Amino acid sequence: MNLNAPAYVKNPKLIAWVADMAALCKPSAIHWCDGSQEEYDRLCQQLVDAGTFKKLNPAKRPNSFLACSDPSDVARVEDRTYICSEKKENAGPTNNWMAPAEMRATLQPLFDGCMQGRTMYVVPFSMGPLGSPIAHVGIELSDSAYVAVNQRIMTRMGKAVYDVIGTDGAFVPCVHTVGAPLTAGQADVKWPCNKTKYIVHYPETREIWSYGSGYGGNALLGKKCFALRIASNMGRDQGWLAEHMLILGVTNPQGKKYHVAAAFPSACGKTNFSMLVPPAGFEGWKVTTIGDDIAWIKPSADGKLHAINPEAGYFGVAPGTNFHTNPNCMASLDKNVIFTNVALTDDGDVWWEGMEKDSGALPDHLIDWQGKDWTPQIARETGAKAAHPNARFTVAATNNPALDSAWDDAAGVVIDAFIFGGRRSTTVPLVTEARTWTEGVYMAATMGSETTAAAAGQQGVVRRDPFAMLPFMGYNMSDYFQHWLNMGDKLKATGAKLPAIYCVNWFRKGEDGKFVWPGYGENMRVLKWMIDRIEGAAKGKDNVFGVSPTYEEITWTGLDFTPEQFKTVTSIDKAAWVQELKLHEELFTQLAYHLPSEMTATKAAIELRLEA
Ligand code: SAT
Ligand code: MN
Repeated sequence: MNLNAPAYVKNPKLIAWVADMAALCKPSAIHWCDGSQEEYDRLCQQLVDAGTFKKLNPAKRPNSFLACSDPSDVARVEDRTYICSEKKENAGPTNNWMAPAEMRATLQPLFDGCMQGRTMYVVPFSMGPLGSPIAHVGIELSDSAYVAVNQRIMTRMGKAVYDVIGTDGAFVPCVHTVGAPLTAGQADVKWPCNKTKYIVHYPETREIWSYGSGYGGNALLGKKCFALRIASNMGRDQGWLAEHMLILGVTNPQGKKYHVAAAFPSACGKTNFSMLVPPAGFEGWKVTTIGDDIAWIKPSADGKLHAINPEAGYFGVAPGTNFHTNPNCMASLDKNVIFTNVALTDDGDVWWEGMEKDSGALPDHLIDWQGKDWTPQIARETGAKAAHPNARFTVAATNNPALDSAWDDAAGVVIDAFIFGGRRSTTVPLVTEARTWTEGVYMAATMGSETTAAAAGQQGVVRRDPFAMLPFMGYNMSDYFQHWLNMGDKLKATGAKLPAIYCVNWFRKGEDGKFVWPGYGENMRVLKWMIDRIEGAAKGKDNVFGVSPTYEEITWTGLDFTPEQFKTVTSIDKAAWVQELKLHEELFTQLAYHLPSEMTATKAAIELRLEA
């Protein structure tokens, strides 16, 4: 087949790879994406014509679209995600593994002819500012125009990437197919996908192969597949960190600016935290977004950690987003958005659960994400959700009114603190500071969280989610703990002050089953305490596993929060912690291979303090 590679593609290895993949996948055409607005508009129109996209009312939501997926293809598929390292030990006990040769033999017949009747899009993208020393480049081959247009928002996508690759530059090859070839004359469906799904990573050869899904992280391969699973391998080999972290800037009224990177599991309010609006009582404070999901962090020679957001857009959870929980996000969504699996209003706009808090009422009628009629009565009677709980928006970072001026800075921003947060109804207090780097690594390693709709499967079960990386770790988890410990040693050796490490939990519930901490903008109060700690302005008090704030150390202006309520969210229940440490023990047993001795030693020290 004629490749028709544009003249500006000058990398023979890249061209040969595209030719090989075209020979395997047998698309009916190849389209080399240039990343232009004209191309984006054309592909969106094509998706409208195919019925995949619905154009929203331009008076309400200019240049925006709604896609509704197949009901079987609505989230990441963790049980179909594989790390195919040569050795099983290197994938570790938390990952699905298959020997690369066996996986290649499994995928070969699936990919053979998988793009028949479809166009193969060649999508060049940079994770991170083009040419930044922290950035890396990938090429995604996909038979989904939905993927191509989403990638233009989520990454720096377009022909300038070929200048970075040049004639012999490296790139991560990513192959994606929805796994739904079309025979001659066969009509397409709105959301092609396949019951069989494989999300496959070969860490040694840095390749990604994705089969059967068109949704989110299964298909937009720059995100979890590249920026976390493959990049974690690059980071280990090259001495940097690829983390499931938002990055925010926080500026105090005196104009001093700090940068914080925070890890939370998927769908736990990371986007909200990264766009936080300081509440009443915090006049003069400013929070700005560098990234909402992923951070790539490199140490410099002087022992500082420089972080970039490898992405260029947000693929955030829509339900629950409103002007109370995230006004900056709502403002970001006013134009140029791709929505997936939200509901459609009668006037051609979008709606999701949570928006009634802004308007004060439920809409009378909607078309739900599955194309069915929805009314408040139907919802009451059947519990039907208008939007899928994992419904998403795709929007450019540049739409965000709180975007940090350094968000696109090739050198990144210097990190002052790390935050690790799980979703726990009990046990884990609002905020605790680690006394040492090792204690911080222990906190992150033993994080637990109740599962959310971001992944297919049961929701609300507590599982250990070390560093919020459980579904995104590209190698053996214990080796990753070691990598963090090594990073601490390396930073200490320069004499630099290490970033502080905090563990937070916004999700403690009271006896009535309701959240006690108001969360959202009010999290600023916790953020300020952290900064006070960094500045030496808050003493805190020691608890069994770190340092926590006293009631008096938190700024309460503008919020009614009693010492009793504070106690409910900060108390450490010894019996619960004895149980909790048993779960840490279970995790450590699972991760015994290469588990750093610092982890068991830290646990023993906590146990001693608990007994005392
Ligand atoms: O993996 S996705 O990007 O689809 C969603 C998530 O886990 O945050
Ligand atoms: Mn995420």
